[in-house]
Amino acid sequence: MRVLFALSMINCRAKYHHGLGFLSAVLKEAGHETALLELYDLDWSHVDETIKAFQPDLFAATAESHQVVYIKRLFDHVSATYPHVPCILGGVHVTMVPNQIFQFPKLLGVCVGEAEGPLLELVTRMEAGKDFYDIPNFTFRRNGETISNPYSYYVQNLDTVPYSDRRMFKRFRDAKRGVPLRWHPRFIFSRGCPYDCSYCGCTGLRAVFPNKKEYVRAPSPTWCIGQVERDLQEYTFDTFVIDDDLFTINKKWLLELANHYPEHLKRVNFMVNGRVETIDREVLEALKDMGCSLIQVGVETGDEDLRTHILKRRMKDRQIIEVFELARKVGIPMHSFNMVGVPGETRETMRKTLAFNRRIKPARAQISIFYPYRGTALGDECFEKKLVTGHYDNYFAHSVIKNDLLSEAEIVRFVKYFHVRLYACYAPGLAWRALKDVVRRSATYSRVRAAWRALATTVRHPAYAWAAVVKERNPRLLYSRSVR
Ligand code: B12
Ligand code: SF4
Repeated sequence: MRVLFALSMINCRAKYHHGLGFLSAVLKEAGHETALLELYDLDWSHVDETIKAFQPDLFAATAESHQVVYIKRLFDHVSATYPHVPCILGGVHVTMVPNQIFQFPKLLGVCVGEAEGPLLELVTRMEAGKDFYDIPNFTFRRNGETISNPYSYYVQNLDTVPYSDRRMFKRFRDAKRGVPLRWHPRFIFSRGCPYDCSYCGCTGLRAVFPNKKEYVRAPSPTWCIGQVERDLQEYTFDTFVIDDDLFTINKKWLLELANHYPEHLKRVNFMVNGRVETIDREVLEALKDMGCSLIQVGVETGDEDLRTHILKRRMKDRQIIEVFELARKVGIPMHSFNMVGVPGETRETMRKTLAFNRRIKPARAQISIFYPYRGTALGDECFEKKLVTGHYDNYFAHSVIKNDLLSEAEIVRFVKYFHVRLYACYAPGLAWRALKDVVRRSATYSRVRAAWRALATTVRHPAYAWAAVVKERNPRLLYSRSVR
């Protein structure tokens, strides 16, 4: 069968999707054909070209909560234009928010949880013309009737999952052997996290997972090393990212991986996600020996009360400070994730977040604005209390939570200048880069740059300038601009 996957990445920085990479690998291993529609804007001509060229028997999209509005429009378009192509949806949003099939009237089915088994079963039975309405994890629609099957499937042994299908993604297909990738490839080894942070999707995913005791799982070191080695044979890169929810959760597994880690891989750097309670000297030394070049941990806020009681990250400032100091001694740079705009945020708590980061001096820091996800404790509470004011496709530019103590403009301004103010204290080079970023993103800079480019084009190529004017006047032309 020919399965066309769809991934919407409108206004988001993501360029890879592990779930689709694995699902495609599973289907290809069984002899099916797959392709991927990568959406960077709602460009129907690109959608139509892809569907006409690939002629799919099944259209299978994924969605997280930010992109789900675009996916809805995509399904409307596909089901109206190609009514003979059945459409299905899976991914974290439908897993965390129940009964999504009712939001998408034209879908054949919605799949919750992991789908390596259920999707293969569906495709195999569809191809054989057999009944498929009893496949676990799926809710189907048949002649107006809804058939819900239990969420019972998950991958029990991650070693059985084939290595991710990189080539389905354009950036990997375009990569030339021997030419270094201009970005860091991403890997995922273990799945799941046992902590209860009130804002995090992982807690929502665990809440509905069929067997909570097995939610956190890891493949064997041989599987992990094999995936990196395969990719190193096909692509050239000196750094990669390990996207595991919490790479440092199982010390025994991590040390075993470190023991098996081959010498030739140690020259390639990698970054991981950690959590301070799971990091000690032994873990840091093992990571350092393997080539780890950055450990990313959540600090989230410099206000211990907010962190403990609202975010349910029950860790002391002292623990964070100690781990940052230890990592400095061992020689691994640390990255801090921060978030502002949570319910209860004030000017004072934001000030504390900046001050705390100045104290721990992360090599890199990220700051985002709290976004409420349905299916998480804090997200659901915000919706119940009617604190949510809107929906956006990323969590860097807007606050969607009502807050009587703080305006959205103040939160956005704090985020805008956070890096400049942080790095100015201990890393002038980074502060300068952050300042340049602020200027580049400003509206005045965009206007000046656009005017300068228009002037230069007019002087050098008057014909191009005229074409640009025509394009501006004809919105259809603008709308059908090609996908980046
Ligand atoms: C790694 C990761 C990333 C990576 C890679 C993206 C990816 N999804 O692979 C990067 C850094 C690029 C990224 C980006 C983003 N991420 Co992210 N990310 C994760 C993380 C930590 C792991 C995801 C993962 O790989 N899991 C393992 C794989 C195997 O599982 P999976 O992707 O869910 O896929 C399985 C099933 O869902 C299902 N499935 C998935 N799609 C489909 C489709 C069909 C048709 C079917 C049948 C089944 C199916 O089968 C798959 C295989 O078993 C999760 C946390 C988590 N545990 O989910 C957050 C998470 C998914 N990300 C999140 C967010 C918000 C984002 C961004 C919006 C951030 C941003 N502002 O840019 C973007 C959006 C990217 C996008 N367009 O999807 C949120 C989503 C919350 C929500 N309710 O939607 C999560 C839950 C973290 C959180 N903050 O709570 N992310
Ligand atoms: S530790 Fe990280 S991955 Fe785990 S629940 Fe908290 S925020 Fe999510």
